[in-house]
Order: sequence, then structure tokens, then C-alpha cells
Amino acid sequence: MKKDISLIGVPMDLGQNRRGVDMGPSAMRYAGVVERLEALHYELDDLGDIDISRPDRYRKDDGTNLRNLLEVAEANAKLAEVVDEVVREDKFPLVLGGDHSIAIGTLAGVAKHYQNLGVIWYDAHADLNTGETSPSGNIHGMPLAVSLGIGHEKLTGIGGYEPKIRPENIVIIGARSLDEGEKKLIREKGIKIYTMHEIDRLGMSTVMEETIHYLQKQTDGVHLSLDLDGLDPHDAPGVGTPVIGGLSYRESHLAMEMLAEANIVTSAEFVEVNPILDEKNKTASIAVGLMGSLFGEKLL
Ligand code: 6HN
Ligand code: MN
Ligand code: MN
Ligand code: MN
Repeated sequence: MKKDISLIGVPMDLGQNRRGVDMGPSAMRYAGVVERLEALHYELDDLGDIDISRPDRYRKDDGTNLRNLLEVAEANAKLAEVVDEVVREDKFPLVLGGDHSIAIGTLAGVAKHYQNLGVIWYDAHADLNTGETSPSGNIHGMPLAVSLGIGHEKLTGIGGYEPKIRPENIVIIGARSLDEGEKKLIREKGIKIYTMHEIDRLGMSTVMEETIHYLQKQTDGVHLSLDLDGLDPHDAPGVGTPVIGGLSYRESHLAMEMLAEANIVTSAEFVEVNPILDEKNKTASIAVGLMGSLFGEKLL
């Protein structure tokens, strides 16, 4: 990863129903993301935040089970344009969330530049719901399905093309809370997934070796979508949908270090940091530390 980095903040909390995750970009800037990456000798351009419109109330739109559909679609369309331009300029897009619904826009902006974009989905959840299978109506539980072209057309059509990615180019890491509809989709589409069960059995080192080998064979770029709730809530408490039994701080750093060594990641986003639910900006600081490792920071 030798390119210049463009940093994009997405202060978005409309994809779920716990306020505060819109302050994620501020929290990660406060935790020193710019200084951290500049210390690694990257040329970093902070493009500031995407403009997010505030609905006067949080609600489900026109007879759908999708909370704030129109605003989420609008924000992601804007994000897709900015990300598209960043990749066009041959820079590395580093997107700070915001809830995970923003992956819809990031992937819409990135994927058109690749024949076979790989995706690492580092998350306690698979985010493979649709309006029909979702227990919550929260769009942050849907972005991976949307990127496969499955879901509401106002979301799948963002960027003017679909699907963005193929099921065989996805690797989910850290899953431990899957809804029935998501399990069905994972089986039907043959999506590669390391749940906590496989991670416990194999160890993170083997999981990452396999993931890197798998993606290197068949993709021409890799997007890392890292949801901080992939980590155990003991390490990363500042998230809206915590699930116990998660990945440790150390496993997560190892994963980032192995990605840095393999040099396969071409875009990334760090999402779901909620400073209101956090303990002294701990989760934002961990996110920034993981970015450090992803971009090549070493212990010695
Ligand atoms: N996230 N599967 C649950 C739902 O409401 O669809 C939780 C989703 C969480 C999404 O953490 O990005
Ligand atoms: Mn600059
Ligand atoms: Mn997620
Ligand atoms: Mn999650």
C-alpha cells in the first residue's frame, strides 16, 4: 500500500436506531488517524465529511421495512461519487463511518474499477439481510446483500450498475450473530465464512493465510470492510450492536498486519464506532491503531 490516501468521513447514523454513530468520524480524527498515517510517510488528504441530510424523524419509508430508506440511499449515492473520484485519481480511499450501511456507497464507488473485487467483511454480523428477512428494518444489516444486487432497488441501483461484487469473492470473518435469512443466503451463494467457531479451531493466523491465498487467486483488488463490533465488546465497547465472544484486540492486529504484509488491500472502511456508547474513546483509538497496522506500522 504505497499510494496516497484520501480520507472520507461519513457522519451517518440513519442505517440503524442508536444515535451517536454519526460522530464516529470525529472520534477517529480525535484519536489521531491523520497523524498516525502521516507518521508512516503516507501522503494523506482529508476530504472532510459527506453531507448527510437529517430526516425530521426516524421512520420506515413508504410501506417498506427499511428505516430511513431515502436518506440512506441519498447519502450513499454521494459517497459513491466521492469514492469513485478518489479511485480514479489512483488514491487509496479510507472511509470512516458512520453505521455499516455506508458500505453500500463505498462499494458502489470502488467496484466499478475492478473486474473481480474481493471483499473482507470483518464483523460479528454478515449484513446479508433484505427488507424481507431483516428483524429490525435497519439498513446497516443489509449492505453486503445490497452489494450482491439483493435488496431494495433504491439501494442496489446506487452508482448506476449492479451487482457490485460476486459471492465467490467475499470472505466474512468473525461472524457470531446470523439471522435465518442470512444463513440461507450464505449457503445458497456459497459465501466463504469464518465464524468464531472456525477462528477458534484454526487460529487467526491460519484464517488470514487462507483468506489472503483465496482472494489473491481470483481478485484484482480487495476492499476491507471492518465493523468494530467484529471485536469483542470488552475491547471495543463503543458499538451499537455488541455481541459477546468476539475477536480480540490482538487477533485483530494480527489480521491487519498480515494484510499489510500481503499488500492486497486496495480500499478500506472502519465503521460502527459510536463515541456515545464508548469508554473514553477506546473504540475509536482501537480503530485508528488497526488502521496503523493495516498501513504497515510495525512493533520493531
Ligand atoms: N451491523 N442482523 C441484525 C439486523 O438488524 O439485521 C444486526 C445487524 C447489525 C449490522 O452491525 O453492521
Ligand atoms: Mn496532502
Ligand atoms: Mn456490520
Ligand atoms: Mn456488526
